[in-house]
Amino acid sequence: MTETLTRTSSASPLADDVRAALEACGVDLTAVGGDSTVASPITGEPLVGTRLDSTDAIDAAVGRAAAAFPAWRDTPAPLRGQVVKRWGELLTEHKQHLATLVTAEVGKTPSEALGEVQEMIDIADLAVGQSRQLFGKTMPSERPGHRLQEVWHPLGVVGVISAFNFPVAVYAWNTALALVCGDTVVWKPADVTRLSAIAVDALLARAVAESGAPEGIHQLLLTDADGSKRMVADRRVALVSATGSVRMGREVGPVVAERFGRTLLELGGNNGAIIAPSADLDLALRGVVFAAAGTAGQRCTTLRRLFVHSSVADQLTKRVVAAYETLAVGDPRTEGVLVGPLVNRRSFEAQQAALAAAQEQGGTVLVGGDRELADEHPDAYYVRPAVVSMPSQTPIVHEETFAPILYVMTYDDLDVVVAEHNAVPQGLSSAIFTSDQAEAERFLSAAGSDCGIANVNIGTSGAEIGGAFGGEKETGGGRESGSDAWKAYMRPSTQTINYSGQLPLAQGVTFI
Ligand code: UN1
Repeated sequence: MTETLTRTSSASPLADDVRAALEACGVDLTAVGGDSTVASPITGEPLVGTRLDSTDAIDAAVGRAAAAFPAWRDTPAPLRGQVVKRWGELLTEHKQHLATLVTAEVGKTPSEALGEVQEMIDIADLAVGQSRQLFGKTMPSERPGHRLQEVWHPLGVVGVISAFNFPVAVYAWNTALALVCGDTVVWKPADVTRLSAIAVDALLARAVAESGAPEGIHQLLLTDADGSKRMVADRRVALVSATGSVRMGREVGPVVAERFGRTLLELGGNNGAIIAPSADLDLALRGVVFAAAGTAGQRCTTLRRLFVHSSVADQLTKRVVAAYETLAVGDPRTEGVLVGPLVNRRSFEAQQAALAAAQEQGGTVLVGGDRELADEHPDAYYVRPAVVSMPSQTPIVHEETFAPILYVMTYDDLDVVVAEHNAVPQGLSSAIFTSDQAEAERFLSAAGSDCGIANVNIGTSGAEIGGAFGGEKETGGGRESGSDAWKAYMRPSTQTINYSGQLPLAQGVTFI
């Protein structure tokens, strides 16, 4: 343990738990330790300090990932899968340690933190299977004695920028697939979640070492936004997969486009749900409360806009408000707590500003919104999730505020409400609660929800890894995780093979 780390190991049980979890994951604290500490959102106390990488160190890390690429590219995909398989086993073994780190750094409840680690294990499983299924196609050629085929090849170095709210799962979605696809990965985690990242990276290092894969295939950058920009601008990075705000996406996108690199963007969400007259209200209530208040409203998939049919609006809204009144808000490590802290003061200020704007724009706060536990934790920001009745979609409802604020509006006509639902710049997740199949089908059709994710009788959050995850419009258009998302990490090579002994030209062209 370095002097710095010893010095910061005060009488803080939280920091002690973090240090123990890191060590259990095989982290060499002397190698990563330093002076850059971040406060836990649970108490505001500093956790374990880390080093910050210099500009040269960032360039060198990208260089190592680029140097490791040819050998990794040439490793058969099913063998690449074995590295991810071992990583998945280690993630399973250390599930509790990783969850401890996620709770300490993000403030998630243990159940949600364990769920996040489970997402990593699930994507590792999926990627192992995918490693034997990087299927190409053959197409009929218009020329006799010719064959056309499409083969998928690795891209190169993939840069992953992950957000604080899913500090490990989203990295794993990208990395498990990128690795089986033959790419190498450079990871820039969120500033506040470097410790979780260090642990996850140490487990991957172990999997890599045990299987004899090239060491350089995974690189971790302990850096800030400037370091991140440097990686994004680096021509050696073939694909930048970034999760975060629309503002961040607007910075990353053009820089990568300018050098003709690729991006996979998962940006803002402003997710809506429609409660139809035929909805099972018991089920809708639970779906709404988890999606809107879970993770303290800090998921990209959090439910932020609720459209309730006027025939059930009073009844459902009253029940949602009653449920919110009893939600246990507090230290997520306390049994029974369902709503942990906001990540930091800035987030609290944004929550307060949004509530003020909503009220100025005609909204009425029905429950929540106030800060709680400020005496006990002056440096932590707990709020009771808020329900705000809005007369219509005023400007604030079009904005994503990364906090637990649920705007409730009523509707009478499905076509009208679908148009309202789609009338926001973001397009990540959406839901309808209905027992009317025709209504559900209309919502799922091309004329229905314009989001990347459209659910029936479940909330907007909590997607499984088997489907492609991502969204349209300002959400950025990227798809990660399951389905065909793996193709984003590869390049198609279209190949024509002529075994005719002649040289007929396509389209009937004659030349020599
Ligand atoms: C995110 O908030 O960036 O669907 C990811 C969900 C989780 C992933 C959220 N499986 O809510």
